[in-house]
Amino acid sequence: MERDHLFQLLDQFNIETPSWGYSDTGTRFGKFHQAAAASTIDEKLADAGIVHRYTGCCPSVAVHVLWDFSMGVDATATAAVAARNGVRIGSINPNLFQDQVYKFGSVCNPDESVRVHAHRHLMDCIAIAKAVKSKLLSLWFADGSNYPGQDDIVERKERMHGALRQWHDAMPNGMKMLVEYKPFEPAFYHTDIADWGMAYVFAKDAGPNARVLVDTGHHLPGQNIEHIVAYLIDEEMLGGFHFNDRKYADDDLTLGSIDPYAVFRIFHEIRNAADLRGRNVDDIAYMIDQSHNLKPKIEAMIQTAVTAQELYAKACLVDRKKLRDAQTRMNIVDAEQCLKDAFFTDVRPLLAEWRKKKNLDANPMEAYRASGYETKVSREREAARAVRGTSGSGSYA
Ligand code: RM4
Ligand code: MN
Ligand code: MN
Repeated sequence: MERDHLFQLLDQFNIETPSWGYSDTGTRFGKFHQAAAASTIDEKLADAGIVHRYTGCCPSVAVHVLWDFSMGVDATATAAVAARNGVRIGSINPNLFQDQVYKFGSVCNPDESVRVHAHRHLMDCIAIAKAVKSKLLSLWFADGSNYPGQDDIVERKERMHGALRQWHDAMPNGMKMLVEYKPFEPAFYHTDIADWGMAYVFAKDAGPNARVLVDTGHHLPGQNIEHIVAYLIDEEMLGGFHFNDRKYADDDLTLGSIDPYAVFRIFHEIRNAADLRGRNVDDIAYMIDQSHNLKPKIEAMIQTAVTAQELYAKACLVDRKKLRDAQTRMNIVDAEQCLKDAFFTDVRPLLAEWRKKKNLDANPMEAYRASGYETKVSREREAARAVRGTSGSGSYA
């Protein structure tokens, strides 16, 4: 592949970082505070700006409405803070799981008043999206049940359909709805959108501007995620990703930390769709959904963005002509070797060159560490928290 073409593909490969990845989060057993953790949306946006400054590939930030916007705060002011930090607000993530009323679900809840509560929140989210000029409404539901017989599964399905149709129609032109699935947690008997097939049906039924969101951590063991990705692109139903890696379940570990080859194979299917079939893959939203409790947050985010770029670049390098030829000959060994050759290519020098061309430091992690940002904000944020009388943020994010 021509270097210029690869660089062009890298220019287009943007990754959205999540606001909740910069604040103190925890496991259900507890939270470990970090002095440098962001507590306010302004601090989260400042950190996201830093990640973009050193990586050059993270220009937008996903926000979680309940965690990042307070009642009465002008959302356009938040968009302006983002702009001051060199980033913009990306996907809008409603929170349909934290309020006490959601104990038995949000839109699938048998109690109509709860469904109305969820609906109002969604309308607020769409208003925020309009105000900050975001084009993506990213939906994840904690809805489900924990015991056999707890609720009627099909009635819940109908309630979900109704809500998604209504919200789809409330979106302004140009806005897209992403429907995320997850096989379990916090509901463990059944989840109302348990897998990509259900997400597909719900999205398709909602209307032309709904797509499926693949969170790489939301699959049962053994699932072939690249198959899902290839299938959804071919059906023009892939909306985007939530990147993370997993060992057990929804671990939200750093992308590629456990199985980088799996991430490479996902990117390979995306490049196949574009290069062999002329599919439009430009609108796929690449988003990170990771909250780091143990690693320093900004470093973990830089590590993720760099890893994503490396694995994407490797996938771009697959010799697709050779691969097609091997497939035609039904030579499995040669075909597989095409993928391996690309995967084992050291793309780091190429990425260093790409960065230099963009006036970025060749090594984002080293440059960030040398900047002293973490020490500086640790001091400032500890002091600010002491003034406010809070030690680390109180909520999950
Ligand atoms: C879920 C899912 C959603 C995320 C929440 C906090 O497991 O991945 O995308 O917003 O966690
Ligand atoms: Mn997710
Ligand atoms: Mn998750």
